[in-house]
Amino acid sequence: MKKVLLYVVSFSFSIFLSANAFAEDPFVGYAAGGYNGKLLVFGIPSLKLLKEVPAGVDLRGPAVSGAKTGNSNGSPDGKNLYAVDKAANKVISFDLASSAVSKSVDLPAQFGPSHLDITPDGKTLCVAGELSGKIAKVDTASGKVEAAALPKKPAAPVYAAITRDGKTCLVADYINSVVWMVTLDPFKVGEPIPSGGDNPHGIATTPDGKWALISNKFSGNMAFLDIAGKKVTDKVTTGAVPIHAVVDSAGKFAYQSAFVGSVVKKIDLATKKVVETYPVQSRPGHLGISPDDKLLLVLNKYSTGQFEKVQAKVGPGVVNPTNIQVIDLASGKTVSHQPVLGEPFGVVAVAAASVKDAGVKKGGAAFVSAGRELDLPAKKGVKVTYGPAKPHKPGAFEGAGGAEVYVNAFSHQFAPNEVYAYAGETVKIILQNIDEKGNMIDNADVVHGFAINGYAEQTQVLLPRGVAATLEFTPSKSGTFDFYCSNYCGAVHMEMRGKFIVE
Ligand SMILES: [Cu+2]
Repeated sequence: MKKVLLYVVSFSFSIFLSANAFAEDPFVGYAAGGYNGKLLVFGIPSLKLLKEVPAGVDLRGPAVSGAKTGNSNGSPDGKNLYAVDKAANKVISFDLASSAVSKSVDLPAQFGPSHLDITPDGKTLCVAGELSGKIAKVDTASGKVEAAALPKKPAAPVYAAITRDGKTCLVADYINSVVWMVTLDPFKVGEPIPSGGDNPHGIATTPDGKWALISNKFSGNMAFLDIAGKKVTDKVTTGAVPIHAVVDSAGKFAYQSAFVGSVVKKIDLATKKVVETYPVQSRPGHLGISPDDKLLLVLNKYSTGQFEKVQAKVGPGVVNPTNIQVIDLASGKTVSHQPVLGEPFGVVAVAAASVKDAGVKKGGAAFVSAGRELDLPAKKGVKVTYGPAKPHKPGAFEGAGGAEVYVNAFSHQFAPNEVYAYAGETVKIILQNIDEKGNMIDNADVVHGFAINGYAEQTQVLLPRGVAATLEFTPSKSGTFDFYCSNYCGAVHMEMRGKFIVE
């Protein structure tokens, strides 16, 4: 009898929660959707999808004016959100009153932007050009772009974080394991500072303006860069393959994701010690924190089989293992955990009361419903077909209708990593995920992607385990273009790159 009563009580409690969850969501999250090219707007903690706004091909960011948390310093206006498109070389602005795209600014050709940040006054963006080794400064009002190449070649500026005084853009370069200090006014690349470890990725700043916290992927640490002193003074050993960190609004604690460790570490910033470990499911990348510092958003790359029934699928492979987990920081308990669309790349959480778009205040649905189709951007001038991967020698061959290039995608390379084509002549690129056949990695959640920078309208496909994607198109412009894996697939995913050479 006791047992039955307990069951009834907990059952009605959960009904109450689900009926009221999103009506009472205190926060709204904005995420750049990565490979699906969408801005994703959702309730927190319910994780109900409120809006999806198609905006490009490979959307990264976001940076929001007016947000106090996330990877943005924010400004008081709360009017705009910015993201970059890595394949299309654009900065895209969204008007938060309607959540619609309001402006699109072209970056230099082949810039390959991977991240951006915004000054506290909302006037300036700093954009990291991972593929080109360049940095750009963008004036948000006029759209004026200034770009500068990093003085070291090659360089991979993967992440940008603007200091809290708005004067300097700190840029993580994973090839050279340094942080570049770029002054914004005048716009000038300064000296490189050793990052305190190998392969730096995310950078978070503390509210007092003193520290930049660097996640050094291959050193398993969080390095404390003294911004005024221009050097790393402390290193804290954290988890395996740390990628990103967020800092609470009081500057007391930082939270850092460890991709391989599948944990989030809580670091006390006064004592510079790890004080708590939160296991997550699994392979976390970006993090977000609610404005009241109570909820942590963990953007996981793998789902460890939890959401198989609702995952969108193509061919024999799983397509969408990404998920978001919301952790109540006081109890350490997971309050919400849902599979999501795309590969959410960065998230900013704002108070729901501050959101002006009435369309994102109510309703919402599950991010992914059973039977949902593959979520990829619309294409132009290309024929795309999917099927099972079949053993085939990689390289270029003469097919019935012209050149056929077989490219193997595996953890974590493309082979060949140079693909040749002629402008005006049709080329067929057959991309095959051979992780399973090649005994590369024993995890069905490893999904590769493929996009050619500069050929954004023709590319952006997903390559789940055992899947082949065939792209047939006619290159219109000659030159050397970077192609890259467009879905985070492992610790050296960023390095999974190649060249598309059109003569
Ligand atoms: Cu990959």
